[in-house]
Amino acid sequence: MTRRKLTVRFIKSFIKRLWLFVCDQYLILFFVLTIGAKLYYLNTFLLKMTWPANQYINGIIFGFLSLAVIFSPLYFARKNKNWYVIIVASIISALLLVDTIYYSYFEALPTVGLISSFNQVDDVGPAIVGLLRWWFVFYVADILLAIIFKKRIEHFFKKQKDKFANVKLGFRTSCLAFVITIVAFLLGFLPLGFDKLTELVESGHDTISSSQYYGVIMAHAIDLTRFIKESSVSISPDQEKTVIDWAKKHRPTNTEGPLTGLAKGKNVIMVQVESLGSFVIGQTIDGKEITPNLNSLSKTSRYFPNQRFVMGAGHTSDIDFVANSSYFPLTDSATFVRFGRDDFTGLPKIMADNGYSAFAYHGFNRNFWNRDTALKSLGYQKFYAADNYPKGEKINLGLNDGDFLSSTVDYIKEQPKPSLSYVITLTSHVPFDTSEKTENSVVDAKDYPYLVGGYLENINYVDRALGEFFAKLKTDKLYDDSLIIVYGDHTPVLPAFTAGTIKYDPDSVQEKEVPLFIKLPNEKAGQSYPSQGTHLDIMPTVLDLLGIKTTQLMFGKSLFVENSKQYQTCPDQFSVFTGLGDCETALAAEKNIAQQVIRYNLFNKLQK
Ligand code: GP9
Ligand code: MN
Repeated sequence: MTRRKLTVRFIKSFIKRLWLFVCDQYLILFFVLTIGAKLYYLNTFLLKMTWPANQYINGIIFGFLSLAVIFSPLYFARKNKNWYVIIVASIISALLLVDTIYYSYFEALPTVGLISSFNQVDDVGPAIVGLLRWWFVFYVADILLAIIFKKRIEHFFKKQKDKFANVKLGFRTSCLAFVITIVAFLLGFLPLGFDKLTELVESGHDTISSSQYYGVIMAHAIDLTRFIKESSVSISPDQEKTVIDWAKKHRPTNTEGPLTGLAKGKNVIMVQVESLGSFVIGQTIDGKEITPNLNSLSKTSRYFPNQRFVMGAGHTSDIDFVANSSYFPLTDSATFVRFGRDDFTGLPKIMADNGYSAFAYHGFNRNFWNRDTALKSLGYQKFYAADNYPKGEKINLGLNDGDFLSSTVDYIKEQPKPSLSYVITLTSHVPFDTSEKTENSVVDAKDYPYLVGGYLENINYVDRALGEFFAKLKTDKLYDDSLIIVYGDHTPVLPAFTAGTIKYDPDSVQEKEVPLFIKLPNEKAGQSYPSQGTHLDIMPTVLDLLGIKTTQLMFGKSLFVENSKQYQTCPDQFSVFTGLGDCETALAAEKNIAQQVIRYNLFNKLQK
């Protein structure tokens, strides 16, 4: 027989076997396609955020791959096979329907951790009916079709198989299909590498972010893995006692300083500005100021031009945590995500104990960085997220700061007084896109390299939005008499550049410095405090200005209480407890205590 004839015979036999395989596994293949389409819809339209497109594609591919893996054990089933397949398909579709309904209310995917706190969603029950949409029938249409036409389809494929009665596909074919499925699934990890998966499990990301990388099903698997890992950690009674004794020994002494109690009983507005680095403050381009409003704030407030931000693995959410709790964040995982249900101690809780209302405001997804849960754990009674704000133009990640800050003043006005308002801005976030709103006469993004121009244009826009925010606060009589704190969360990641009077070098200290402005009630003249403090000091400083005493463990100190014997100043402007050895040893000891308190949720025990 010629080689050509052999090849033709081989191809024919391969196609015959492939068709016979389809005749065996048609229902599984059908559901991988139809449920895969549901996952595609979820990843691409419903849960979409502004991540780079390649993350969507990865998530979509993993949608199909993870389905194939779930169904793959059923390749081997013989008796009642189609009923098993329909049951599995129904369970997955029901889960996706729950995800969709949950998302339309909470803008997040449900997590395993929620099962233990069903009581928190009591009030949602009646709202569920209002969340149902007619198009949800598509979630079950494929299953209904499979049940209605089950007999007829089975008959059709049986006849097809009978045509090739001489060829039998047995256990070995199922094994081969199983192995191919698993290998394809593993190959799916190659583009992002296994490191990304480990990072998602270990460091913690909200479920939506995980779904953008690995699809919704894997996002649930990652969440489950993390939950099991967390539930299995524990601390010995001896270790626990050591931490508690340490904390007792280092309780704040509440030493008074020159400004102690100066803002007693006043409203507090804390504005955390996305990616605001110190290097833009006071700078000009062609003689025009880039941040005119913050520049004038620097002259009428206590201005710390070189604050150091303290960040772990949770990026901005760590800044939320550090500024509000005066605790070091975890370095191996996002504290908010992995331990967002802890009984954190912090500024909002203490202020609430002193008669304040404590509300947080941010124009983005409620559950990004698990904020909805974690801010509550810190003591914020209400969190206004994107779902509370009127829809407006989206710039970069979320609602533009102009609309966001304008509505925020209206909400702050309504907040019961005295009030603590924690405001997190967003526009100046990577990729620093520009829009008609950000256009201005100072910076034209096109004149500078990618990211640099966008950043400068964004930060000028944010400064303008802050100027309008201050003006509206003044109109509403909320400015002069309040304690207003403004600070950058962290610096932006940018290459070295020169623009106007800015000479930015990311390898220099500029990369570590963010500005902090503390405007005291009714203060008109300012004062500058160069090279002092970190974000750990924000909470103790606010408490000092309000004259509120606490015994709560804090790793920072009031920026206005100098020469306290309780602290020594260390490199990178950390104030570290005295008596713990040299700076390096002392810092390591403090971080170790902080991470044990967070990991084993010892906050309440330290209070006793
Ligand atoms: C999103 C904002 C930015 O809510 O806080 O987060 P980041 O990406 O900087 O961590
Ligand atoms: Mn940030």
